[in-house]
Amino acid sequence: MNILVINVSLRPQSPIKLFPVGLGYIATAMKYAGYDFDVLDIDAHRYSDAEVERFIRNKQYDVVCMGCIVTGYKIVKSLAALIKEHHPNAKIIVGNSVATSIVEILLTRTKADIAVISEGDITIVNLLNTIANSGNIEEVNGICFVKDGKIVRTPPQPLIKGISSLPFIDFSIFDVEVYIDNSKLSVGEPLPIPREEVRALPVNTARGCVANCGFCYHVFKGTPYRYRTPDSIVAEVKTLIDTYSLNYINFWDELTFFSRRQSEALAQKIIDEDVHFHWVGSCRANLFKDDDDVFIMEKLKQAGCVAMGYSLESADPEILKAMNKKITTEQFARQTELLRKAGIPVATALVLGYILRRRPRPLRRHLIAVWKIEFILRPAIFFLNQDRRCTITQLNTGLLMMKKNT
Ligand code: B12
Ligand code: SF4
Repeated sequence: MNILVINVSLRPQSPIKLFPVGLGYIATAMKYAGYDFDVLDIDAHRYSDAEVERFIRNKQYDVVCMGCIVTGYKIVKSLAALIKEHHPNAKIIVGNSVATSIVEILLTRTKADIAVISEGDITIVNLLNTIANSGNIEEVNGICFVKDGKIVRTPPQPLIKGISSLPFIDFSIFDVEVYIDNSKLSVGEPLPIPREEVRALPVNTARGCVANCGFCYHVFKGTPYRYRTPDSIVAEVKTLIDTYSLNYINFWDELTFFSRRQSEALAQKIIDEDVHFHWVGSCRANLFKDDDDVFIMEKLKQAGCVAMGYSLESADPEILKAMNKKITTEQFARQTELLRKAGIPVATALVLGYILRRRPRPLRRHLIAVWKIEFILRPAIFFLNQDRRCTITQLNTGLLMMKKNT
């Protein structure tokens, strides 16, 4: 069975190349299950449409797998059409939020054949095994497909309980040096080492989140928060440092730290194991409350933390309530102050244009909120802004999926 895995390019004009963590887990699961496959990494190499077409045309494929966030819908749609043009019998499998959040649109308006819903590590292997053995895909949990003009949704695939037992991502499946070399462009200020020297890769430490903010969508939405043990995280970091001479790790997950105990345990493990690397992680704005917590933050800093990401989203209490954020501006301010005491800069984000009672809050109100944060709190970095001279007045905008009541 000839299989192709495609990593799409969401922002072909951007100089930044971000390793696809979710697809990395999928490709690793496939490799561990004994499948051989080709990889077409459009993002790493920024292949032109002609190059992509040549690659796809060159070999007969039976199965093509791809997946990305929902904003990549248009790209997935045109790739699926191209694949079917050259390989009409190939099964096109799509995962991630472009599949999970808009499954009906994906399956009825594109040439995708099968959508993998939510966590894909086990489902992809079950699905490939079934296709390879000409079995009935209706027996595979966690997928959707069209049969006789109707969408069939199989029972959900149970979530992996102990995510610490998952194999580490096999970065060598992709052209990993491209991503490591490019990582210097994407790490935020302040930099612990000269930008040119940065060698970073991501490590995923958790899946899901303890909160349920109204505007936030991800494929683990509504599932229990799961996090890896410090042993497992540090073992992966050590392997990556040894293999690729890294000096920086991005903890890329929804929520790295949900409790003070969990934060302290990871910091302690890094210190005890004497692993030296710089890292960034995420938490919520109500994790640290007291002066007594500063010692944990100092431990995090000692363990290499260069910035902590958490968002207030809005400084307007009414909007925060409508968002179900369950965070107050006071908590945000207090935590920011404590982290500053410990010498850890804060990376934060705002949501502008949230609609309240079916009417958008005047943009002026949002901007006042921004100014309030700028003047009172002065977060050191603005999340996702890769500009070296970044200040909070330089906003990096992104697209949010439109959702009812948001
Ligand atoms: C780390 C992260 C980033 C990183 C790196 C992104 C990257 N390229 O990996 C940074 C900070 C740079 C980033 C940037 C952005 N991000 Co981001 N990010 C995340 C975060 C927190 C974790 C992603 C992750 O690695 N998860 C861990 C892996 C294991 O989960 P996963 O990716 O979902 O993969 C699983 C399944 O989806 C499925 N799957 C995935 N791919 C495939 C493929 C196949 C074939 C199959 C079968 C299954 C499958 O199986 C995987 C394993 O179980 C998510 C939140 C989240 N929980 O996903 C947001 C998230 C994906 N980002 C989001 C957004 C909006 C963005 C930006 C557009 C923000 C902006 N304003 O610029 C940019 C886009 C940049 C880009 N080009 O990708 C949204 C997407 C919203 C949506 N509805 O789709 C999310 C969900 C956050 C949110 N709730 O708003 N992001
Ligand atoms: S805390 Fe962050 S990741 Fe968690 S639900 Fe809210 S916005 Fe999403």
